[in-house]
Amino acid sequence: RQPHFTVKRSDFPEDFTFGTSTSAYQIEGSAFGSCGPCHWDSFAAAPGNVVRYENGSKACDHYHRWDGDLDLMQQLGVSAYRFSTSWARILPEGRGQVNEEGLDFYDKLVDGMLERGLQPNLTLYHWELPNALSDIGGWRNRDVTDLFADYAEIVVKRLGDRLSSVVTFNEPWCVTWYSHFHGAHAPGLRDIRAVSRAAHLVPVAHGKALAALRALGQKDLGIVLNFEHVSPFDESHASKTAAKLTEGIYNRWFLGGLFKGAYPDDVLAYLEPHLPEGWQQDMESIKAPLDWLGINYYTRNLVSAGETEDDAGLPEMIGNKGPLPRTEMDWEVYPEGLGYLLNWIKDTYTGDLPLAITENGMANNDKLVNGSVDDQERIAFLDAHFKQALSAIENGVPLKAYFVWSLMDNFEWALGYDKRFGLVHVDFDSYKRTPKASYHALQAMLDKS
Ligand code: GBH
Repeated sequence: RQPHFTVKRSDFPEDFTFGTSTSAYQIEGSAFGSCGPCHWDSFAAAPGNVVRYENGSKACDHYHRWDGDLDLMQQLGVSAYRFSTSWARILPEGRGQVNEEGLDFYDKLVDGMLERGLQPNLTLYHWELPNALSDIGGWRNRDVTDLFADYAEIVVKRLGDRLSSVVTFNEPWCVTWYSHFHGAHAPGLRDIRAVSRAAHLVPVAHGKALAALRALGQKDLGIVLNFEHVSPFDESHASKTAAKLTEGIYNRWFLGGLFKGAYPDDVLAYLEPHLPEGWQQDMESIKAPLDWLGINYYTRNLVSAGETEDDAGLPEMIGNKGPLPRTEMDWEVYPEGLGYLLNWIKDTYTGDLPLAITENGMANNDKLVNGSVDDQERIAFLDAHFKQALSAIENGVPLKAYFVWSLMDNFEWALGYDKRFGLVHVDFDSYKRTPKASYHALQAMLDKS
């Protein structure tokens, strides 16, 4: 149990960036400001998808409390903020009529960051697809890839002159596999054909948006991928094979497309029959050079083989837990996985390309007691992961930034509001914000040289 960080600010390079990360649907409140309906609103309203039918309609009420939230970041002492814009807030129908109120909101938000010395780092897609586009097939429909590039252009034309970086997609694996195969996130599909199309069309949409933003002269363009440290649950051949395939789907598919212009053969063997026709012609634009890569890391996965396969022959892969301590999400705490992945990504795919940790953090059983939250576990968690980042830097990994997930407790998707990831506690009745012990510890760490 430790009250403060053992890692010091001065252990990191002087120009290293610390920030916090959030996303629009998880904090803003989709009921406010003439935001259009998105597939998360519908997904949450259908039975069995989100605990207690919770949703992001009010979320943290950030739409009305944004200036106080920016103050909290400024007082924390970070120099950067990773936020996202909601497609449905800016284009309620997904295309056509712009909701000026929505664009104005982000405009003043970005100005508010600059006034407080916070570099604005924008993510264009953190999962709230407008219902109008979900209705035409969402990421299974190639038309949506063009509409995404149009949306990206609208946002960047308005905000681009003040942004430090722009990310197309947050976590393509979640957008595709988690949402179209595991059914865990909107649109809640469980279908190899659906996920195969999405796993290609999301990179296509990325490539189109990237080209559009380059044409506008926008700088520092990137994408954010999520990674797990994957290994076999035991020494059996079956577990090793299942782990390899899981790791391919999770860690190598999008990296392969983006950095080699080729999907990995072992995964492609299962998806190719279902990919959209002419997919090979898209690979050139998918691998267009990026300025940086964002990495989200939370946990490891120990994989064993199941007994079954799906109707298209994809073998069942089972995620298991080992003996490590777990967070409130029941995720094993495995900081070494972050160090391993940073080195592996650099050595295998990205070389000298600047990298950033765009999300890392934990859900904790945080209780407000006498006006404070004593989240020692989060301090220890971040400290251990900061150490891994430091050794990677020492080892030559061009890691430039670290964004903690998350600034404040928020709508944790299918798990609703009681999985608390924040440095700041949110009371979801009064919307009162209370900085936790981890906030104060990070503040002290950033303050001392
Ligand atoms: C991120 O996704 C999201 O970008 C963010 O919006 C979210 O709030 C945050 O993480 C916290 O969840 O249950 O053992 O099978 C995280 C991606 C995908 C990581 C699912 C863990 C499941 C591990 N996650 N994965 S397990």
